[in-house]
Amino acid sequence: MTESTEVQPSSTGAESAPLRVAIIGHAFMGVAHAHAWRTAPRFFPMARAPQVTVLVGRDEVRTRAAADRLEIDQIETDWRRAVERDDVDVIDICTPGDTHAEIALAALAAGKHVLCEKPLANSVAEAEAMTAAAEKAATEGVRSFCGFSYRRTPALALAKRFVDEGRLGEIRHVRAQYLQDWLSDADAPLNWRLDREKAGSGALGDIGAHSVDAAQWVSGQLIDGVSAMMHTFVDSRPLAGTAEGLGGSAAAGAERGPVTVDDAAAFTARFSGGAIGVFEATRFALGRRNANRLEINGSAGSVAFDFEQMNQLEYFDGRDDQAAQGFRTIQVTDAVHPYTDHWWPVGHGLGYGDLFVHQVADVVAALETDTAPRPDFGEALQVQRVLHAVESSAAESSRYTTVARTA
Ligand code: SOE
Repeated sequence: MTESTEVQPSSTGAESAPLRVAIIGHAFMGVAHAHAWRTAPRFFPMARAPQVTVLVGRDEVRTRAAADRLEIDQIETDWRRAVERDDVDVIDICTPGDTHAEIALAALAAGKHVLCEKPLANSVAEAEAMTAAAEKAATEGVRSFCGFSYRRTPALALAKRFVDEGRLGEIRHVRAQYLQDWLSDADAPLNWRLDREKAGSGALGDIGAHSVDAAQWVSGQLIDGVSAMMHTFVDSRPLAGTAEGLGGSAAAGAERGPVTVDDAAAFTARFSGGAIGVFEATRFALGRRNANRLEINGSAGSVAFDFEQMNQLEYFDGRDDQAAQGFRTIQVTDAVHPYTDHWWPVGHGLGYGDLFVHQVADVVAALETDTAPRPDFGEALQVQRVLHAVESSAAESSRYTTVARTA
């Protein structure tokens, strides 16, 4: 085992002007990002340590309360004000998908770098407009990133490294499941993630998008075509309750409103390099809290990952002596592994919030070295196209072959 380096705060950040960030949105993702902007320079060296100068939310009282909790001095109640401000370098979009395009386009036009939560948009048309604007802005040195945070999981990054090194050989199977259970209770209240107008789609865009991105990124192949089915198990839910949170259960008899998105999506896929894929996304897998899983089988080896054991990667090396073959569990917490050398000594392990810290570290590094953002809007548009293809395929019910019943 390699001993980790000592934890070092940002070495040079104090002397340089900070990278000033406006976070739009203060619910789950806004908090995750605020935590990350603050924490990243404490562990990852940066020339311009980031500083969140303003938090944006429509409701002044709630935004102020969130800003106080997150130790952000200033608030705005209109994102346009944040985009106009001279003391903001980065617009960090943590709002529901229906606002991503408008905010990102305005921010890019104002010369601000953009970090936008996933999925990039609610439609391919919006994602295309955002990508075109990002490409134009890039000619002036303005950068755009999409927040597919799971790319920053050390174990998934190690899986990608193994694929890139050729350890898996020719990739044949990609198997991705993203299983959550916070909607299993039919009385869990409505929130924006269940509203097609706001979210674009349901399990597909919220969590399936992560699987699509991770599968394409780790395998190094793009999805060329899909065959899909989607389903909504509970078509109305209590209006009372968690405006921001997930899950919960409303009192019996509460007034209900419609669920307008999919609860689950399943699809098969063909990849550009010849692999075939099987995908499943659901928020109804009771007992699976955040089982974001990816398994890839190649001609020379396999990798398997499950976020519920996020510090581990299963690896099978087909070149091992046959008598000793088997999946081995790599504890991806050593200094030789992606990101981990910046953290705790001798492999103490990481958690969900740390992915966002890595995301900030990568965003800042790309800005400081003027290297291409990863993932950029173009890659996120490619994910959007897959989501669209899945919805189109699922809508073509004629492609669904009915099985005859034995009498
Ligand atoms: C809710 O399903 C959610 O918060 C997603 O929106 C996030 O992208 C994922 O990281 C965790 O689950």
